[in-house]
Amino acid sequence: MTEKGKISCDECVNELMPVARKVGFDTAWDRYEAQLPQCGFGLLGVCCKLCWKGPCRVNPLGDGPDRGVCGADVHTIVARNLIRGIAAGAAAHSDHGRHIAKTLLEISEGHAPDYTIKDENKLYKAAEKVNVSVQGKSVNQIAKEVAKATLEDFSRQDEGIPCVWLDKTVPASRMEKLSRAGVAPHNIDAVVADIMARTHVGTDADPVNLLLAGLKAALADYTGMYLATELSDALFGTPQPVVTAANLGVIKENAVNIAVNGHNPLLSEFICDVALELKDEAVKAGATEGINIIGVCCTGNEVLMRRGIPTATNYLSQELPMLTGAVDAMVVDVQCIMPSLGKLQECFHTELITTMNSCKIPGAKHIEFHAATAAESARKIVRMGIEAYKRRDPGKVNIPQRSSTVAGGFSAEAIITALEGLDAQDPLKPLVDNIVNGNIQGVTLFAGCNTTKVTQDMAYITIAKELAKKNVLLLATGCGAGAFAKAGLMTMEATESFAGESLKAVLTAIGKAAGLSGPLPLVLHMGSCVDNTRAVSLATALANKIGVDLDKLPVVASAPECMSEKAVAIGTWAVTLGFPTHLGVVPQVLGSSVVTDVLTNKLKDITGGYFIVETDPTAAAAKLYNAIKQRRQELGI
Ligand code: MSK
Repeated sequence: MTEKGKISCDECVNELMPVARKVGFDTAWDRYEAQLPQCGFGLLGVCCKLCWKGPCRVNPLGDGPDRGVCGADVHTIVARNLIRGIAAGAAAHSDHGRHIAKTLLEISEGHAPDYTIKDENKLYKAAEKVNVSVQGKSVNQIAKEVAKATLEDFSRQDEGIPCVWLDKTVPASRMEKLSRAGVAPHNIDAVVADIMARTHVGTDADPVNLLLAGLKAALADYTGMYLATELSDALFGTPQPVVTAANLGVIKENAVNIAVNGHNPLLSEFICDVALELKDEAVKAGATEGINIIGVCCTGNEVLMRRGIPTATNYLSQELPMLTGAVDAMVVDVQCIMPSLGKLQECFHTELITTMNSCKIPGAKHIEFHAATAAESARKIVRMGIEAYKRRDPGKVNIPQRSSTVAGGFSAEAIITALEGLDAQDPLKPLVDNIVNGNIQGVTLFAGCNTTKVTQDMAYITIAKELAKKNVLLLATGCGAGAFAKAGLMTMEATESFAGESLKAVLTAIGKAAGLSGPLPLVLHMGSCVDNTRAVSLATALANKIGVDLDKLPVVASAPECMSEKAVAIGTWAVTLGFPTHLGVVPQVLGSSVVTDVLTNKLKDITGGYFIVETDPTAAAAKLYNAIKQRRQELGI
């Protein structure tokens, strides 16, 4: 739902729109306007382009043909389109995970000398999950075995053995349920390939069978995400609470500003290191404040969580940092990077630098990243930023002076460490006790993206404030976390202002016991979108502690601005794991009554989870709260 005439809640957007006009650049919002009205067939998911007899469009209202040329009806078409999206999401996340696992292997074999394993404890935990014994082995040997065991989740041919990173990370009762339903993946890549095969012309036409394959691919997505997060923590450190800032005011006029954009921390970690190393070169070039690294989108979340690097903005407003005229280089890796940046950089002095073979952008310079030469690539990139700084036109600099404080870094481990202040022996007990006694009514995980279809960030903020008032604990990842960070909701002040009395008391007690000067922030930043699995690890720990499956917990998910195929995959695994999951954007499935009914209703009988589609944020908050209340009732609390 768009607030009339308002494209974003982020005032920086409104402030920089005139600059975009001045340089003759159409932003995402302008390009969206130019697309209107969007194709009604596409919005309903009823356009089939799977073969060149088409495109075929079926009118679900019965006005016109009721089948495509091959005979596929609307239910087959909608289901095939949906699960292809899930497969693409799973491919994207798991490719990220594979990249991290392969790097871990390279490190263990001595082929990536720039890296060290920063969190050995996390590596040992990973070893436990993938059944690698650590007894009497060197860190390198353990890393090698963990990497190889992880890569088996991409290559196992025995369909009877589930992916280990799924099997060992959800409650046993959930795993049994998934196996019984035939949706537990054995091999991430095979499951993605299966979707491409079964959706080829003339193959699977049964919408329910197609959707079951979609659930399996969604769990492959979960598996790829989980291993990506855990191994990234082993490599770069498990996030711990850190205070930083968000929004365009983090860009410094007197520094070489280098933005990192995308998702993968493999290179951005080195960019941060090299920025310190090359400070003097920047000062020599006239940048008195040295080199300022700023985050955009989910690479931004990665470096915020582990290093306290400030965030400039989230997905939809990723064109804004360049529009300030003060970003000297933007380095991108993979996913959610707007191709428009290639055009935009022509209006400024900014160097746009792509780094991955799978993600090149016309207009950008490409510096191929390899783990073996990570630091060298990072130096080259940072020096390009310094050179570009010398060409910066001060007349074009226009940095909105807006930023909010952010307390981030709340990995599941960091939350548990904070709880140890209340009960060192049994840190989950205070959380469980406060859920049982109702001081905390439940938990909501905000995940997902930004979209031009609604006022940017508005639904996140509205739903969070509504739920906080009702004493619901709030977690966030990805561009949702970006929205809360910019809006100042990841602060203790926000807890003071917006939390219900009992939630405030609990967050204050935890904060005090953890040695903070006040309560925990209103919304806990759990990381990038790939880190949604951090919330599952917390939920699994809670479920195991209480002795119930995930679909009994008063835990819900919300994706008020979902747009990417990765978000489709995440939403689907959230439902498959048993969580009521809100979508604030109408999914492109309404053309099929069968698919819509399975997703919002019938799935409940199989997984316990279901989708709630609600575009009005206030109504969405009420529905999420009702879902929490219902779970509490069923638990008898
Ligand atoms: S970047 S998938 S827009 S969360 Fe992770 Fe943001 Fe969504 Fe991309």
